[in-house]
Order: sequence, then C-alpha cells, then structure tokens
Amino acid sequence: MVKIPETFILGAASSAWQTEGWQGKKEGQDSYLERWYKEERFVWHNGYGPAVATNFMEKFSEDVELMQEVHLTHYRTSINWARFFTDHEQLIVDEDYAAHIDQLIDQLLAAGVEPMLCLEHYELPASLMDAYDGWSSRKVVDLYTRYAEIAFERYGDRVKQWFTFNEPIVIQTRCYLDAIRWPHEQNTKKWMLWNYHKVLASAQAVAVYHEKGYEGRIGCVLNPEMVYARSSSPEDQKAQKMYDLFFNRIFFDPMVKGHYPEELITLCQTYDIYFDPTEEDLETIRTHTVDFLGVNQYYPKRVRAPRYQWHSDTPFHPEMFYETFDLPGKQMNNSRGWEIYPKVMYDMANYLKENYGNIPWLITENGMGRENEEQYMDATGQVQDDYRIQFITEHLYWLLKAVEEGANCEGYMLWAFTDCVSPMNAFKNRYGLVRIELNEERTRSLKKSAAWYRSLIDERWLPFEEKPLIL
Ligand code: BGP
Repeated sequence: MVKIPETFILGAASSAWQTEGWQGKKEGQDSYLERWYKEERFVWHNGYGPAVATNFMEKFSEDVELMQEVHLTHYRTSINWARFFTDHEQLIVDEDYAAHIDQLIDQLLAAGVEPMLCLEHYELPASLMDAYDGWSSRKVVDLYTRYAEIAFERYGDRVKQWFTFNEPIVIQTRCYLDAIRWPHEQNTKKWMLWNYHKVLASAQAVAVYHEKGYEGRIGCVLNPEMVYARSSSPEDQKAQKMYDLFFNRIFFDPMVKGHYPEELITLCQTYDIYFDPTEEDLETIRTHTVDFLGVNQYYPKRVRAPRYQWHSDTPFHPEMFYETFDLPGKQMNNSRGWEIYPKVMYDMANYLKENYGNIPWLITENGMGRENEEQYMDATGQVQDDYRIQFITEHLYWLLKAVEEGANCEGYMLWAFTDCVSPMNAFKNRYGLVRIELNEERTRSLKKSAAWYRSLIDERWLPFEEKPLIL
C-alpha cells in the first residue's frame, strides 16, 4: 500500500469538442476539428465524431451527478472557443453557449467538484482558418487574447485554475509537419510559426490574467514526451537531445523560463524555419511565464541516431536528427498502439525538477483507451476494467514515489471521466470511468474502475504490491 498525500488531487478530464455534440450549435461555429470531420469523415472510426459526441450539452447534469457519486473533487474541460462567439472577429459572445458554461460551473461547484478550464483544446474557430490561416497570423494571437480576457471576466470569479492551451504542439504537428491530417499541407516553417504564435498567445493571456488581478492561477497543458535513447553512445544521446529540443523544450523553455533555447533558434535559422519575432513580443514571453503546468503523459518515446542521410528533396523535419527506436519486448496497449511504461511518470517528475526549477505541476491526463470494451461486461452489464485499474495503479505508484522524493506534482487527473470522442479513433478506444452507449440517449453506466477510483479518493491509499518475478 502506498499513502496518497491528503492534498494530492485525484481528478478527471475531458474537453468541450470531445463531449458536447452539436446541440444548439449555430452557423459559423465550426472549429478546426469539426471542419476536418466534415472534410474527411471517412477517416473517423465508424463515422462517429464530434456531431453527437457524448451529448454533454444535454446530459451534463447527469455527468455532474456521476462525478458526485465517484466523489470526484476536480474536473478539467475546455471552453469551446468556436462556440463561445457568434462572430470570432467582432467577439460577439453567444449568450446561449456562455450560459451553458455558467450552468456547468455552478453545478460542478454545487457538487463539490472544482472546475478547471482550458481556453483551447483544438477548438480553433474554422472561420479564423479561412480568414487568417489560423495561427499563421499574428492577428489571431490578439483575437485569442481578447477571447481569454472575456472568458476570465465571465468565469474568473468561480474558476480559479486556468489553462491557456491543451497540447499546443499537436494540431500543427499532425497537419503541417507530418501532413497526416487534413488539410495535408507539408510546411515545416508554418509548423514553427504556429508553435511560436501559440507561445506568444499563451504569454499574452497570462499577462491579462495577472494584470487584472484575479485570485487564481494560470498555466498551460503540455504533452512532453519522456525521451529515452537506445544506448549510451554519443550518437544516440544526441538523437535524444534533439528530440527533446524540438518537441519538449520548444514549449517548456519559453513558457517556464521565458526564452527559447539558443540551439533551437540557431537550428531554425539554419533550416529556414525561423519565425522572426519582434523584440516587443519576445519581451512579453520573457515577462509572462506560467504559474504552473499541466502535463499529459501516456507513453515513452524511444529514439536512436538516424542511419540514413536526409534526402535532399525532403523538406526539413526534426527527424533529420533521430529515428524512432522500437524496443524489443516492450509492453503495449495494442488498442492505441502506445507503449506502456509507467516509470515515465517518475522520470518526467525528475526532468521537471532538474530542468524547470521544480515548478508546480500536475498530471492533467493519463489513462488507458481500450477497444471493444463490451467484451469485459459482466452479467449485469458492468465493464470489469481491471486492466484500467492496473494501468492507473502502476502509473500512480511511480508518480507518488517521485512526490515522496520531492517532485512538485500536485495531482493526477485521469483521461477521461466518461468515454469520449478521440480525433479519428472516435469511440473506438474507451477511456472513461463511465461507459457511454452509442444509442440515441448516449446512456451512461459506471465501470468497475469508478468505484475503485472513489475508494482511492476516500481512503487515500493506493493498493500496490510489487509483483515478484515468477521464474
Ligand atoms: C491527448 C488529448 C486528449 C485525448 C487523449 C487520448 O493527447 O489531449 O484530447 O484525446 O490524448 O488520446 P486519443 O484520443 O488520441 O486516444
């Protein structure tokens, strides 16, 4: 048994677009995700997607009741930027949607659940992609900042923990770096510009939050990958450092330290992907660093030195400096294709302690998506998700060990509270403590893990035995 400190948060998360559904959605309120769904529905598993999602718009009160039943104390979701306005440039608030957020916050608070809100979980308005090519434009940085200001004004009295973005690196990496998602435009320079503009937008939102003197704190949810080199050779070690630089430090450094790593700037200049910031904007980034961090952590990343020379016709990609290493014998979540390596929690905690001054942070996402969960239903129809219980247990074990050794990690938020829609995988892999049936009612039912999670919250002991090796 491992003791869970009294103040350690055990919560759960989700996002607006992955739960809400289009009930009440108005003309012109598509987000980037919805545009993609409409353009390429065939890539979404069985055609499911954001259209109905979990029908949270209509069923949120039921979910809040279930949270109460699970004794949940913290819940993170996002405000849907695309739905929050009827005009994203004139910033005309959609009062119907804004009232929904009000009700959600009030019901959560009444149920003893602290709401944590994220301003963008991929819900960039599609109208701003049409007008300005999204984050390619400095103008969108300012429109986002105004949006943040309005959101703080409306909800800052009750919401005390804010996040500027969820995983700000993801969309442009899939769309413009790897070009595996609509609109399939490979453009590494644009990738870097989007990265930079989101860093700047986050700093501007932090500035507004601080300047207005709200009682609370603001940070960003990042998805750093704990990178492991294949070997101790200097070549593999360099591959590890380069991956870390291009995918982790690229957000960590400016957001926590207030400046970009010199090496990154030089490489951007060398490979013609430099984003040419103004001195004034760099000063904003320098001055307005985050109060705390959210860290989404699911799997490790393993790399080795590249074995082949970069093709001269292929545009620059950080992969020039590394190759993904496939560790023989690794444990897998085959439904998702992600390696399971619970020690990432401990290693990430130490990474933050060593490199970022032990800034306060929490795990904002970790969890296990499993395909065909109905096969684990017992005679009463309850999902017996022992694999999820084991997954959480092992990850929490390593996290709590780091906390005991001085990591500044304040909690663990499970992804997700209910099953929800994944980009492309839709409802293929189920993540929730609460099952969602794909019937018209989107019926909810508690899985075995829900009662187990409640017992962790109540008793504050993690049942964990190191398994002896059976030879
Ligand atoms: C994170 C995202 C979540 C969620 C989760 C699970 O990266 O912040 O939105 O989707 O991953 O991954 P997936 O849904 O792709 O299985």
